[in-house]
Amino acid sequence: MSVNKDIFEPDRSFNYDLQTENRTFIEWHEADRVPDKLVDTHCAFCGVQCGMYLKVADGHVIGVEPRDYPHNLGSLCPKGVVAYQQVEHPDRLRYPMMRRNGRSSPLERVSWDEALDHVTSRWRAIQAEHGNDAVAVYSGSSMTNEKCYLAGKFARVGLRTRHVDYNGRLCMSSSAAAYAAAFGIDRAPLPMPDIELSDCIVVDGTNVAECFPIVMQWIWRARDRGARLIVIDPRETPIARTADIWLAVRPGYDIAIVNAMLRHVIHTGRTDDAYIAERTAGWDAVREAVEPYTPEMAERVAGIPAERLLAAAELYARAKAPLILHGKGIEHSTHGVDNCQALINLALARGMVGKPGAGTMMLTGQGNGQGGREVGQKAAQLPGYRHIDVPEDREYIAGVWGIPEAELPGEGAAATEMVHLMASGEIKSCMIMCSNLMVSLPDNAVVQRALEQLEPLVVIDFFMSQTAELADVVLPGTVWCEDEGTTTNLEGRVIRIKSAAAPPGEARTDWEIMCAIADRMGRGAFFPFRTAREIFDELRVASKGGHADYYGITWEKIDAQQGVFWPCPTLDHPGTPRLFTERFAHPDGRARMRPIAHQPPAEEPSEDYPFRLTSGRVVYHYLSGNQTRRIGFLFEQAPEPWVEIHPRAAEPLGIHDQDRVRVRTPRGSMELKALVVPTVRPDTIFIPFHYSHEQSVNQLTNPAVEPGVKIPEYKVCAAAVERLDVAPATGGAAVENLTAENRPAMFPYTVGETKAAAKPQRSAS
Ligand SMILES: Nc1nc2c(c(=O)[nH]1)N[C@H]1C(S)=C(S)[C@@H](COP(=O)(O)OP(=O)(O)OC[C@H]3O[C@@H](n4cnc5c(=O)[nH]c(N)nc54)[C@H](O)[C@@H]3O)O[C@H]1N2
Ligand SMILES: Nc1nc2c(c(=O)[nH]1)N[C@H]1C(S)=C(S)[C@@H](COP(=O)(O)OP(=O)(O)OC[C@H]3O[C@@H](n4cnc5c(=O)[nH]c(N)nc54)[C@H](O)[C@@H]3O)O[C@H]1N2
Ligand code: SF4
Ligand SMILES: [Mo]
Repeated sequence: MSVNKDIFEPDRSFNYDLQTENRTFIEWHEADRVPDKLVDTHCAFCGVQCGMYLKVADGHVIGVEPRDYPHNLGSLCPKGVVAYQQVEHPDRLRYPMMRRNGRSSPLERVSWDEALDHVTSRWRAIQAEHGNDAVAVYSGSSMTNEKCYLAGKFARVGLRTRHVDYNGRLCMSSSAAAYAAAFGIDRAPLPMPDIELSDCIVVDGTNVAECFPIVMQWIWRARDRGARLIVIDPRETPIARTADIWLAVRPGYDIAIVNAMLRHVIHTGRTDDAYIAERTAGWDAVREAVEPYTPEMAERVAGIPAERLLAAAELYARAKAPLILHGKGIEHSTHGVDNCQALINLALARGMVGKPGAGTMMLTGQGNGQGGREVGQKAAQLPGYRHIDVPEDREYIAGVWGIPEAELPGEGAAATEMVHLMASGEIKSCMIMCSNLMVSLPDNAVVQRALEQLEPLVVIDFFMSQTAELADVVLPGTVWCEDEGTTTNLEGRVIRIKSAAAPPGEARTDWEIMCAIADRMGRGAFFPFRTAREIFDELRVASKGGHADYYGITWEKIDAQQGVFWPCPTLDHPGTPRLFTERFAHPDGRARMRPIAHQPPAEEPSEDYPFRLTSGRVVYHYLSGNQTRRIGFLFEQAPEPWVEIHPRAAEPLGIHDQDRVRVRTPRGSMELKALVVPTVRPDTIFIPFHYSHEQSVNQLTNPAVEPGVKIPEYKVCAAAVERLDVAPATGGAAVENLTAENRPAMFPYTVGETKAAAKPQRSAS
């Protein structure tokens, strides 16, 4: 492909590429016809949940169009525009599979009856011998509220086990616990358009431009109105490049910066004393605790220049509506809850929480990361954000479910703890739905050993995942637009997901599968659902009177109002876009402050492991990559992982850009290519986590967890890097070197030939 040197000429190579790309997909979908239907729905991926129309022709989803919704205003990011290509993807799982003769036998096609009979007869036997808790459910937040709600009920009523938890444990548990403790409600206090009202935005530990691209338009609007921007991140992320001040924090040490900012607010007399007195509790201890955090101390601890810190603190202190956005950079930490609380202390001291465009706003990650954590699939939680230990909450939910309160199990293990119970033999079987643990949990080797103990390991997915590869039974599920339901986006806005296509082959929705299994376990009477809407109506009642009250939300109201923000307690209630405007959700109406001191991460660099390894995301892939690595356009942008290393760190190691290197930690090692970039702290290296098998960074990460909420410390561990003098391995071949033989099985068309010539593959059945 020739490069056009004249920048005033349109870049024909680029246009040409787009045309061939389109042709490939048009052939693939046999879709040289116009859509006969536009289905108004939302994206499958992140917590923004952009509005979109799916174009449907003759029952086939053939494309997408942006949909003007209040929070995405007709925009979609690179993942959103190709999400639909999952629907008719040749890799879709179309029928149940099972290993008929134990672990060493192959996964072979079986009927639903054979698969489910096998699973339920094993479960009955296991539970008779070892008790109900020997069977566990590991669920996920990419599912609708209806499915997430049913997952909790399925475990506790269908299987009568206490062990149910979900992948949000790896994601939102730090911020969830901090917001619940400080404010009494775990939800972002503001709708997305409020971001525009801020005059100083602090972005702490989130790569907004790559992870929430559509949130950026609200930040740009604020910037257009003069808002200042401060970014705290060990990497100069795309948004950091546009910031007024970038603080390249040493991974794990944000508290020193945040406390020093609060100290500056206090010392320059910018606290809101009336607000503190009327609306908060705990201030005196916080004021005392931040006193040692001078700019010089912050410099020593967090590795950022004291003058920069002071400049940032001053911008924050004098702003009229400062807003703090935060993400995994501070939450994936053994002190993740403290990190969030430190930010909350800062915002409360300035009297900002509950004001338009100001305060703190966690950026919930998964598509239904908000709904998934309030409808009762968490280990200690019942629907409506009720607590499994509170007698009235138990009574209420037992009543809704029609079981005696005493039959409702107690708190089960957190997702990260389940792994240890599997390894020790306490959990003998697990049903995993909507999670890819072999990529997403830290320390892959330990996870694999744990999963291999299970018999059976049951996985529901619509694509073969690295976790499903280990399963005894694989059940084919449906993609998001093959079912109806609701999700709750990162604002707390409940929205509608609509069905655009029928499931392929014998695939079934997660909720139908759960109902069928419950029936075979003799518990069918509790799972009479014929539609997702019937599940939603039960969820509404189950959530009634809880913190996350959905009772007043109906599917019609969602359509009429373009989403409804919970809490929405009655049918005539409009919903609650802004929280805490008058009072916080604790009985006394006050927010809680708590003194926070910085602590080191669980693992610090040493002579053998001199770097700090951090991990995270890139714009083109989603989570474990099991979905996005199958979409040609996204795969091509980022076909393999890399390690970002600073030139000053690379030079003494003899590492040049694009060299193959080995990265080692006390858990394991992996080989990948180096990206020598000045955008990362010289003591820090970064690897994206969207890749599987020998390309998974979680071979290296530290399984240490936050003691209360058990979220892993994905964002920092000690590591070593060395240059390899070998040719690239097949797994890491660049796109142009891929051939029919070495390309990953999931790749939708053959590269190496021209894309236009390549015939898309279809599966045999
Ligand atoms: N493209 C894309 N978008 C996504 C997702 C995806 O997989 N791909 N996943 C969704 C989900 S589930 C989630 S949870 C969100 C996550 O969204 P983010 O939280 O924005 O994503 P991460 O890349 O995990 O981490 C954010 C940043 O933290 C920085 N960081 C590392 N250590 C530290 C530290 O000690 N302090 C600070 N201040 N920063 C640190 C990293 O350099 C990184 O830039 O994204 C959602 N959106
Ligand atoms: N090193 C490192 N590790 C991390 C992180 C990090 O920053 N660094 N981030 C963590 C975070 S924030 C998160 S959220 C987790 C995510 O980790 P996971 O939840 O394990 O990752 P996903 O790719 O979402 O896995 C979902 C799987 O379920 C399938 N799936 C999707 N939708 C559905 C559905 O509706 N039903 C069913 N049955 N299956 C479905 C997908 O094909 C995929 O195989 O990873 C965590 N792991
Ligand atoms: S920002 Fe999130 S919801 Fe919107 S299109 Fe991108 S991945 Fe989908
Ligand atoms: Mo997440």
